[in-house]
Amino acid sequence: MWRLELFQRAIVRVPSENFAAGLTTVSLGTPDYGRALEQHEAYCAALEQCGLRLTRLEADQRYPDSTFVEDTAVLAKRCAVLTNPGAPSRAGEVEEISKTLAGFCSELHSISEPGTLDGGDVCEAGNHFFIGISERTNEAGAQRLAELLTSFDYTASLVDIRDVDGILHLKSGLAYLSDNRLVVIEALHNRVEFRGYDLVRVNPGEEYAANCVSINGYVLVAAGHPAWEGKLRELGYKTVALDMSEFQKMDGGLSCLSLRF
Ligand code: CIR
Repeated sequence: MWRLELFQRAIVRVPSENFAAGLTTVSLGTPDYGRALEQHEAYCAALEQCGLRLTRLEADQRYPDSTFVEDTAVLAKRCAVLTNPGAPSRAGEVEEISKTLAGFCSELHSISEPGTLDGGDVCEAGNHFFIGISERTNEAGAQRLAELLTSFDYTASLVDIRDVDGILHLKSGLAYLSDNRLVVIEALHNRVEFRGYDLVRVNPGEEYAANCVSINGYVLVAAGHPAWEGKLRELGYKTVALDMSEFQKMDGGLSCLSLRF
């Protein structure tokens, strides 16, 4: 039932003390640093519970958003791509992550100007990749990633989310579980791009929990969304609920806290 190739590793970065100085579009208050550290620790423990070996990077004060490592790279089984984040304040994070990835990947591709791309806009669904065009990822960046992935025998399609309110990245409203099954928020469920998939819809009010992460038979899910977690369990998934309140205040979801491969 599950993805045949298991994930083995993940890269995470501890939130920096000035984490609250990062970018956000939501008005949920200032995150508490101590709680953020605790939540990050619990997240790391959950990844280990899923069987992943972690590379834990030190906090980097130069980049308050750098705990959201997912935005800096796209890691597929057959290729690795460094991104060019759409927010100028995050550009330097890529060089930092490239040093770590160089230890794992023999070849690193990149997205470069005029293209911009955030990893949070890239949803892997087996051998297919959905690439969001958003406030962060532009058409040139999305097209370049699609070309790269295609050259490695993947398929890719672009999903323009610029008219969808309330989501920063494509994966804020979309996730791939397994077995041709996609999690979608209401605002995305009619999109032609997702025809042919089994769509599991997240109820209005629980949209934040659409950003769940399927790893080696487990699904990590944001705590506090009981209907959604119940639905996942009914579908046969083993869920691990994680408190994400402090990251949500900074527009971050579960997937953005790690690079999994
Ligand atoms: C940002 O605005 O870039 C960060 N505060 C949040 C990034 C979240 N990343 C993600 O969902 N992949």
